[in-house]
Amino acid sequence: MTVEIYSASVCPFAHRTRLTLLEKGVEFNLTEIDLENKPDWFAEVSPYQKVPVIKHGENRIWESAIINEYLEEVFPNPPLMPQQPEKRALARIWIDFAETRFVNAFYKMLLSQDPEKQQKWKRDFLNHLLFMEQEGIGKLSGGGSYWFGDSPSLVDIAFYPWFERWSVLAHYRNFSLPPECKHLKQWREAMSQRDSVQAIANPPDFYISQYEKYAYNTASGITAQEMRDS
Ligand SMILES: N[C@@H](CCC(=O)N[C@@H](CS)C(=O)NCC(=O)O)C(=O)O
Repeated sequence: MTVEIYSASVCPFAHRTRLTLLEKGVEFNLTEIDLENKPDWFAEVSPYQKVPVIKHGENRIWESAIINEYLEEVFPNPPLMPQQPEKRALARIWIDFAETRFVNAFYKMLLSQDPEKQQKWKRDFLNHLLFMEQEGIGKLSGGGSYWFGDSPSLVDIAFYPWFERWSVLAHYRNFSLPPECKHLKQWREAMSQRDSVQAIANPPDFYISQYEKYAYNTASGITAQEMRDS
């Protein structure tokens, strides 16, 4: 049964799902959605009117982190979650961290126009990176290239799309990965070399132009609105 995915190449959340499908070698059909001009039928497909959404037989799943866990359960090989319960719990903690803290600070730093607020979100984002370096990959990778060692997991996939979009932070907010983040730097390099990542990678300029409306806070989509208000 082929997976149907509704996606947008600019979207980091959809990027997570595409990477999971590619890592698992799952057959899929992709429908690209123009988020600036969503087709009328999209409201029927996507309850939140966002990408990604997948359809798999009778099942329709949305929310990238949940989709990825669904894919892990339905297509268990190669596994993208550790086997031991305590490590699985840690994986979920880090996926939640990506969701609630890391991603949030990324968007807030970009959407804020007030220099003081930008500074506040830069500090928050920096602290998140240092925490990921020290408590996350630095402790858990055991010398391997990925979060849990020698092979990638849903944690690596939960974070990577924002690292591919780093040119946006560098260009609009003059923000670079701090030198203390040595593990994260090596990890970013290892991830960028994976076949799955290379198969769908976009160049830095693509993201710089696509995120201009976020950086000047003129984006009118649902996601920008929610990030602005929360
Ligand atoms: N929490 C959702 C977020 C998905 C999301 O925000 N997608 C954006 C694109 S990156 C979207 O489709 N936004 C619709 C809009 O802005 O109108 C997930 O993890 O799937």
